[in-house]
Parts: sequence; C-alpha cells; structure tokens
Amino acid sequence: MSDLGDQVKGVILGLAAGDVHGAPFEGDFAARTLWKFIGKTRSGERRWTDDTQMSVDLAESLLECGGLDVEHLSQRFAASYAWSRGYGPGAAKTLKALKRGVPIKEAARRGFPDGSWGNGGAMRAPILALWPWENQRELLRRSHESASITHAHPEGQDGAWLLAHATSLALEHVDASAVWLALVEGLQSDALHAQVIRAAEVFGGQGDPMARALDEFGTGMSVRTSCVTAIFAALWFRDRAFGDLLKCLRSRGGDVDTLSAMAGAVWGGYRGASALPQKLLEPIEQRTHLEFIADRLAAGMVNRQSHRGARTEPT
Ligand code: F2R
Ligand code: MG
Ligand code: MG
Repeated sequence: MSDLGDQVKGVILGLAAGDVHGAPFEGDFAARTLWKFIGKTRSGERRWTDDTQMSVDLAESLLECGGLDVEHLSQRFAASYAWSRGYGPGAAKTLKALKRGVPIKEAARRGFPDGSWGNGGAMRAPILALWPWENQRELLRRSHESASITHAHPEGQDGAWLLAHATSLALEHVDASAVWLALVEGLQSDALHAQVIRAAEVFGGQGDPMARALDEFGTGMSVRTSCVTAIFAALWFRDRAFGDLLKCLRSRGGDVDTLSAMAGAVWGGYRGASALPQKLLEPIEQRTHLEFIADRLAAGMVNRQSHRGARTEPT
C-alpha cells in the first residue's frame, strides 16, 4: 500500500478506534452505565457512536456523489440516525426534522435557535481532508457547508475547518510549529483564534505542556472546549504510542469519545494505519467496511496526486 493509502486508512481507523475505545468513558455516570449495556454488538464487537457514524455517512456521500452534495448528505445523516449511537441532543432534533422533510436551514436551528456550537461538525470533518479538493480554500468552504447541516453557529463550523485543516496538514507531515501557524488561517471566532495562538505557546513551553493543554483548552462537548485539545494531543503524541494518546484523553473524563476520535484521526493521518495497534483495531464493529471506504477514498487521493505530479513534471 502507498504511504498516502496507509495514511488515509490511518485517519478513518484512528477516528473509529478513538471513538469506540473512548465511548465507555464519555459523559456522566448515567451515560457510562448506559453504554455498558448497549456498547457492544451481538457478536461482541465494540459499537461506534455518532462520531464514526456521521464520518461514514460523509465518506459514503462523497463517494456516491463525486463530491459534497449537502442535500444528499443531510438525508444520509437523517437516515442513519439512531438514538443508541449517542447523538448530541441538538443534532438529534435536527436529524429527526430533516427526516420529516424540514428544509436544512430551518432544521439546523431546531436544537438551538442560534445554531449549535457543539463539536459534532468537527468530529466528522477529518473525512473532508481525504477528498482531492482543488485547494485549501475549497476545503475551508466545504468544511463550513458540511457542518452547517447540523451546526448553523459559526463556531460549530470553525471546529469543522480546524479538524479538516489539521488532518490535511497531518497527511503532508507538517511539523507541529508550522501546524499552529497554519491553523490560525480562516477562523471566524476570535476566541478560537486566540486558543490556537496560545496552543503554540503551551506546546513549546516548560513543565507538562499536555497537562496544561487539558486544563486550558478543555475536554467538553463544545468546539471551544475540545478541538484545540484534540489537535494538541495528536501532535504531542505523534511520535508516541496510540494507546498512550487514548489513555491521556480519558484521564479527565468529559467528551472522551469525541476528543479521542478527533485526535485519533489526526494521529492516524501522520502515522498511518500500520502504526495503529491491532488489538485496538480488532474489536471495532464493521472494520472491513471502514477499510473498504478508506481504500476507495485513498484511490481518489492517489489518482489526483499522480495527475498533479504529471502536470508539474518537466518535459
Ligand atoms: N451527546 C453525546 N453524548 C451524550 C452524553 C453526554 C453526557 N450526558 C454529558 O452531558 O456529558 N455525544 C455526542 O454529542 C457530541 C456532539 O454533539 P453535537 O452533534 O454537536 O450536538 P449538539 O447537541 O448540537 O451540541 C452538543 C452540546 O453542546 C451544547 N450546545 C451546543 N450549542 C449550543 C447553543 N447554541 N446553546 C447552548 N448550548 C449549546 C449543548 O449542551 C449540546 O447538547 C459528541 O460528544 C458526540 O459524541
Ligand atoms: Mg459520540
Ligand atoms: Mg462525544
């Protein structure tokens, strides 16, 4: 398999592994107890949650439509909705409304009239980095569009851009210091802009930068308390073991499945699927389907790369 093919698979399997191994630790006592009962399939595999489900929906929609078709994607999200996947309450209302035929712009405000700033648009956005868009501006535009189905708030959409952007930089093996510089581009929220600048300082600082990042940037369900932490963790553990990344992200509780899914995707983008431990991949439900999707996305990326290479080669 090409390096890029391994990296694309790393994004998808890293995301799913983060989700399924983080899910038992997500939320309060009631949420964790419920997951003990519904967190496995009949054959004993670990079920994924909304994070992976919406990522699969996005990947399949991109492949079926040959790009982003917001209407198609919104119906795919709505059709896949199942309460037992642990969707956010705002997203659940939006998806049920979409299923009843409510137009996207109206449905997106069913949960919160000002739009959601939850991390649900961001958790699926690494998939967007696996599509051969013309350039980064198009990735930015598509990140906003794909998030807007459930996240009408600009911060919800910024979260999607942050994760899509960080994943695309991971595929290019960009160094941490350059990642923080790049990530300030295109953000609408001053608060997130300030967080990214602060993250660069903390990353290069003294003491225990990872612990400080958890303290300062949070482990919650909002974009403001999750996305920068997840990217920080992926960069911090980039040359360390995937299992240690997951252990670190579960140490504070909170939105563990989503922090782990986002960080897992970026980590997998750098290191590739071959660096993911088999024992963490084996229990994932529908793993061969995830690999099938990854192979199809990778083929598109490799194809585009070779066409670009052919255009720029000297004659
Ligand atoms: N929902 C869950 N897990 C349920 C267990 C949670 C536990 N009981 C706990 O409280 O810790 N997980 C899934 O939801 C997250 C993704 O959420 P998404 O798709 O963004 O949903 P939603 O509902 O739009 O936003 C999440 C929460 O953020 C707050 N919020 C968002 N926008 C708001 C606004 N405009 N005004 C006020 N609050 C807003 C709300 O608390 C939302 O419920 C992932 O973790 C996924 O795994
Ligand atoms: Mg979830
Ligand atoms: Mg979550």
